[in-house]
Amino acid sequence: MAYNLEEISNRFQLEGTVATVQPLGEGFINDTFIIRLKEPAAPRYILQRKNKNIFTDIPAMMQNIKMVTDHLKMKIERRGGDPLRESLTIIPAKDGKLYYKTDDGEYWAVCLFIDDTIAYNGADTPELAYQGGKGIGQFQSMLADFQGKLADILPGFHNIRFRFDQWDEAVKNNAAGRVAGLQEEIAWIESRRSEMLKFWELVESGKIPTRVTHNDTKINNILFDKSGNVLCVIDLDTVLGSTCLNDFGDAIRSYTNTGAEDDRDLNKVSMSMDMFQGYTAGYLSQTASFLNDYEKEYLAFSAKYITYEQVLRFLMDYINGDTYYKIKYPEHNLVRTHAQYKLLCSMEEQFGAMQKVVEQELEKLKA
Ligand code: ADP
Ligand code: GN1
Ligand code: MG
Repeated sequence: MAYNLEEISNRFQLEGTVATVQPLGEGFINDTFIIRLKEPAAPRYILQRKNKNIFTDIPAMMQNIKMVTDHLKMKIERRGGDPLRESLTIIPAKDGKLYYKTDDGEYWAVCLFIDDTIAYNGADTPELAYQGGKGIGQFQSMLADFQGKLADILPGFHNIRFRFDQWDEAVKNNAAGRVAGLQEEIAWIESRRSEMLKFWELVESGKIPTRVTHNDTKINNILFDKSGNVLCVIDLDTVLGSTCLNDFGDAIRSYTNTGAEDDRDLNKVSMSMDMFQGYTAGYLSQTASFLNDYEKEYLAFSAKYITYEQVLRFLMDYINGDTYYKIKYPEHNLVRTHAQYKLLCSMEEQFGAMQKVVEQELEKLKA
């Protein structure tokens, strides 16, 4: 369906008249555009069509984002920061709602575009990884005293028990008729099932606590300034009560990969210990004071957990006939599966060293 993006943009409380609306970014979930106004001094905005196949209660999701950004802005102001650049700013529709719904039932939302920033698709220096870790650490730390009640808009998002239920269904249904050709890949999932469930039991028992977390911490969901300092955590659609380890693990999956998430050349894919060290140091500099002993002990494991979960999610989407992630070519989800599996194997090989880095960084902070 072709949308009149200008008309949709005009439904929001913008500070001027819309000049252009153009596509932006590399997200896999929403459709993202940048709105430019005719007035040269006016701000720019992000317009998104939120993915209603994935987010089944978009009004509740937008309310979550509003509560969380209000809280972050209060914290940022208190520390003398710039709340318009260091946090997302939701722009309501003219009727006061946090979204606009087109007649076909699609949901649209607008936030301020944050100027003079870079969204990277990979980290190539430990300093950048340090800044990313610091950014997510600060984000979690600023939300540690958040008192509001967040709607659970994505039940079971990083819950591997829930993912296995989906997985078992997918393999049984074999919707795209691809299962027979995927025996090797399916065995990658099955051989690690009990190890992953054992970890998740620590969350279920409360030993690893639930906190307000981001849940989608890949590197292009954080904006850096032009000097390489972390500025703002974006893509807040998935902010939920979950474990801090999911944010750490997902970030490690993204920052440490020496190749692309969907690299066809598996020789390029591995986990970089330098990036791991950088990210871990930045993250712990903000969070070591409040993480409990279980969280610290399982920090390195969480990278394997989330990477494994990502292998499962890409493969499951391939089995289901590519219904979840945006794909650029028919085998894309299978290519992603192989690349993420290679990354997982690299983490498994270096796991002892990863644990040592966590211990060393914790020791440094004690000194
Ligand atoms: P998706 O859920 O599809 O990943 P995102 O919210 O991450 O969508 O947006 C996609 C991309 O758009 C981001 O990776 C970033 O490059 C850019 N972007 C999103 N919001 C902003 C913003 N407020 N300011 C600047 N760039 C943004
Ligand atoms: C999606 O929205 P985006 O592109 O930042 C996905 C993440 C995956 C990631 C893999 C809501 O992130 O969970 O880890 O792709 N987001 C959702 O790149 O499913
Ligand atoms: Mg994103």
